[in-house]
Amino acid sequence: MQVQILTLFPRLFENFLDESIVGIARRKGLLDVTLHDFREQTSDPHRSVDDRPFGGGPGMVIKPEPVFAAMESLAARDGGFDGMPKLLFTPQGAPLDQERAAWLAQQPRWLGLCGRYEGFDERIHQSFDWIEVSIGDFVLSGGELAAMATIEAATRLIPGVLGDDESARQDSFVDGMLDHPHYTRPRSFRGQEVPEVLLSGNHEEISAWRRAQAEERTTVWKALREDQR
Ligand code: 6GU
Repeated sequence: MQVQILTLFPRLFENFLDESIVGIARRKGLLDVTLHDFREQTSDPHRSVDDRPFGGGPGMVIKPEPVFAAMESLAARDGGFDGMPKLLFTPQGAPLDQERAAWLAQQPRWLGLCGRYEGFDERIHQSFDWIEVSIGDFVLSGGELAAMATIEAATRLIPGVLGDDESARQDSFVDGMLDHPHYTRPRSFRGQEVPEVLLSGNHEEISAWRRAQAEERTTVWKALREDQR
């Protein structure tokens, strides 16, 4: 999976890209992330990427020129965007979910644009055929954390990234279900015991218990979701 990220803060990605599963995937050659600082596309003395909103109001708006210049230079370099998904990280986007992450994991390459400040000039939204993505109903100062969340969610679904491909398939949200509880040693910890069935060695009973637990959690989670509406 080759990912191009357009951002004003490439250094935010540094440790993220080196550690844990994402770092392993990169070292295995299964993930390649290129960061493009679109401030480099400015030519004015102040290197400004944002400006005050027409009509007044607080905050600054990302200017179209540096974004268009960065996109056009990428398209020219890679022989166009043919079929390549282009994600725009914005709180107004569609919520990122496991299905979208799995779809991205299957794409040979995709691109993500991270905003900052009050938002993008509307002409950026209207161009490039974006898939607008949000990671939840709250406001971040920029799309970088959303881009990292998206990269991580997709990366762990690339075949060969996790040591055990089963573990991604059994995760929460696969088939719309939450995962069952997990226990490790010690059997007894501060008065809390590991459920007896998990120590039984009876694989059928263990599977049935896990399924029932996952179903119960999913039911509770769905009810909570409904309450929040
Ligand atoms: Cl993608 N961007 C920003 N700025 N805020 C967010 C978000 C994205 N997703 C949730 N909040």
